Amino acid sequence: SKEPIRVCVTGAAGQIAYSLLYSVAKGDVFGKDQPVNLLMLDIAPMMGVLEGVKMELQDCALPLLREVVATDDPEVGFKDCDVAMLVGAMPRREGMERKDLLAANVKIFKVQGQALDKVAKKTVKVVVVGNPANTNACICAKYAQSIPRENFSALTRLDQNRAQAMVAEKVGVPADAVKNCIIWGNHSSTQFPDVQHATVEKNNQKMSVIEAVKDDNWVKNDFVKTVQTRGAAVIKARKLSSAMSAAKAIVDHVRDWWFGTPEGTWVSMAVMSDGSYETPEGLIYSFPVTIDSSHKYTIVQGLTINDFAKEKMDITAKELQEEKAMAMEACQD
Ligand code: NAX
Repeated sequence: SKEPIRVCVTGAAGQIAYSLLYSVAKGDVFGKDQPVNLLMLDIAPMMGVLEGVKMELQDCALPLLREVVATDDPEVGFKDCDVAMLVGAMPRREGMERKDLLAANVKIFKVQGQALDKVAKKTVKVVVVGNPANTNACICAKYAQSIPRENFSALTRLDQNRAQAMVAEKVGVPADAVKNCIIWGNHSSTQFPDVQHATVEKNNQKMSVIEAVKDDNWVKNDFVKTVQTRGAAVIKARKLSSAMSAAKAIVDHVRDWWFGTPEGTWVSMAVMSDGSYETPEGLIYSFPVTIDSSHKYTIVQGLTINDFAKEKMDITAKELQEEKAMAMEACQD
């Protein structure tokens, strides 16, 4: 049988991790024949809670789960790891400015980048979930120079899933009948959810989403706005941020990165911009990508970008540039 792979989850005592750890441990991400060692990282005050999570994981009696490590030391958590899911971050407290939160969180990702650089496998695949996710991933990559930049990503799959489900509901088909919705840019309210190139299958007929929806106003306004603000809507209703759906999106993101995307399908991942679609290089920007069977992604090229889309893509790029500038400054002190 296969050797276990080493998977680190940070923020392991938090609410997203509570769903995510179970999915990883039961084979939803790396397959039903791939044993896993789980490395759970959180901060010192959470070690008691984390012991409880560890007990529960053991009590699930999962056949694929081997070693379970609970630690507050990044160099222990990232030791020889193959995949790192960076979920942990400081939550926004009342009265806290967006800028203060950004400063506090990017420093966490500087430290974690340095630790990954030192102890993780050079092939480690990193997905950043903790907010501001794109900018945190950018800082993490910057402080892990010995690891290729292509190995760092941030999660926009939850936004993609939200978009896909919303279109499916509108057209009246199951979620998997909708393909190739795109999230461009930042995982924030400036993101641009784009269905211009998406397709839907209805009554055994494949057509473009634009054709199926027949409602340009919805596509350009309601749809975009609802996807952009869905996170806030969940917080308002649940008094807690998205957790089940966030964990499911992380599973989708890493599974597709690990195994590849099906022919003709692309997925959205925030990755290092290479200047594609005139986005500034060096930002972690969400693009449509295809992934091959050796964990290598390629940004989908040649999509037509109309003026409406271009304007939206620029707004989110500008926000990312501002965040990056603030983050670089915060990392100096
Ligand atoms: P919780 O507050 O429930 O859990 C966060 C955990 O991270 C806590 O246990 C905390 O102790 C831990 N933590 C804090 N600093 C740490 C550090 N330096 N090292 C390791 N662990 C640390 O939050 P949860 O609901 O699980 O959300 C986690 C993060 O995901 C938040 O930043 C949230 O904003 C972000 N989200 C990102 C999404 C995305 O699509 N990119 C969607 C869901 C979610 O809102």
